[in-house]
Amino acid sequence: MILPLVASIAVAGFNGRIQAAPPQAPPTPVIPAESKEQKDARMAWWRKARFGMFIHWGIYSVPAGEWDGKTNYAEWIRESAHIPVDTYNQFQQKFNPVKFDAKAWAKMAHDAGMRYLVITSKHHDGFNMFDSKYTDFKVTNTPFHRDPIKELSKAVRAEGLKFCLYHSIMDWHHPDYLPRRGWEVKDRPADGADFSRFIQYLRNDVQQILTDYAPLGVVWFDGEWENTWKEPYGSELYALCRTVDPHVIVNNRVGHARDRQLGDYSTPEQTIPATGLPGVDWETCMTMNDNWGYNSHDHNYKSVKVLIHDLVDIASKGGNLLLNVGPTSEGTFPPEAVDRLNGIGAWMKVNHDSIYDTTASVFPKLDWGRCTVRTGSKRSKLFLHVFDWPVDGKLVVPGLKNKIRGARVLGGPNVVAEQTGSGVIVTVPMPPPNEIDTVIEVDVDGAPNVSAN
Ligand code: FHN
Repeated sequence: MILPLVASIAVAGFNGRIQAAPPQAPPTPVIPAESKEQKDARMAWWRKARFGMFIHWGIYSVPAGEWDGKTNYAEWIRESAHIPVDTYNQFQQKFNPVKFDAKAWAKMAHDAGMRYLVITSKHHDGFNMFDSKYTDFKVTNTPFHRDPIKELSKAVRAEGLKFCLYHSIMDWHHPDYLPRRGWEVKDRPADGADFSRFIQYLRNDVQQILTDYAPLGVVWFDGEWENTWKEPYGSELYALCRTVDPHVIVNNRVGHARDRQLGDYSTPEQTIPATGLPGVDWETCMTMNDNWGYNSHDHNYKSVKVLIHDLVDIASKGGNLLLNVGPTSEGTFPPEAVDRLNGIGAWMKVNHDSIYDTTASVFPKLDWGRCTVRTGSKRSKLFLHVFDWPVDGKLVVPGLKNKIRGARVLGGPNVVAEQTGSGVIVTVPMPPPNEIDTVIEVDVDGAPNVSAN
């Protein structure tokens, strides 16, 4: 049982009457001690999942990227278009996503092969997309009146996925958040702002999402880079999360400037580290088009082929892919996003075993594609992701030394894999069953053994 953060203790006054003592400073949470085995157990589901859905949804979807004749905005529109806070707040009373269907969203994530879903409970604009007890700038104070985060949490869990929340530290609305945006200081001075009061608001909100929307798989912090957010605040916030829910995972954007390795995993953004991040849990977050939040003019979506290759490339380097959707103000996914999710899902339906619960490739480089691995004590599986099919029907796997137990096309026929001593040659069917990525599962004795030369 966690005491309320602002514990006020009633004490007998000098005249014997009970008087409420002034609120005491909340106790500073301490990061719980954790062994490697305990952390491995806590991270296990996330490491196996490999693939999640990111959702950036808020009142910024009302202008849909357009302001004052320009059309290249999205979730940063208040900052980028210099919209005064009172003008921006008008979107709260225009937000009414009447087509929102939590079960449909959850099913699309599930059918795409995603194993967790991270949605914005609050982005930098400060708008709470859940029924916060600590602000009126929230979704239940809109014509929608409902709590989409609550509805989605139930639907996502019903589909067997982990439900997770993105929560921004940076807050362009709360009167105590500092610094103010440079362009608005004159009209929105910082006089009277108390950053410690903001920290308490942030901690209260975070404690609420961890209790009223429990169990969260991940708390995905962001907006941690401004100089007011000091490392100790991040340590305390991380400790709060892990104290309220010892099982929750927290990303590395809880501490200042995300490179201090505070938090449980690294979060490269819109990029795939060339050699992964060996020895570190990591997740690339990525948009399908050019924006996180909805922009009605942005139709520059990556192809299904590119998105599948990104997922496979990331998994072959030992990482997770968190792939973003920016829903409309009506509560729908853009049609291009639905198309991409369907395309990825069709491939995952056949090939999911080569993604879930796999680890990084054992080869330095493969000219024709990628490799993911599931290592067993007596036998292992190598999943050969063939992007470029051999024109002669002979796939060369350089340096693989293991005794071959068998080989097959995932979702297709068995194939012959011959150990040559300097590598393995797999005789593959022509043409390739899947032009984007045909996966060949090679079962070998023992742990994978690959010679350097
Ligand atoms: O500023 C945000 C941005 O709007 C978006 O939420 C991305 C997603 O990871 N994070 C920040 C930029 O690093």
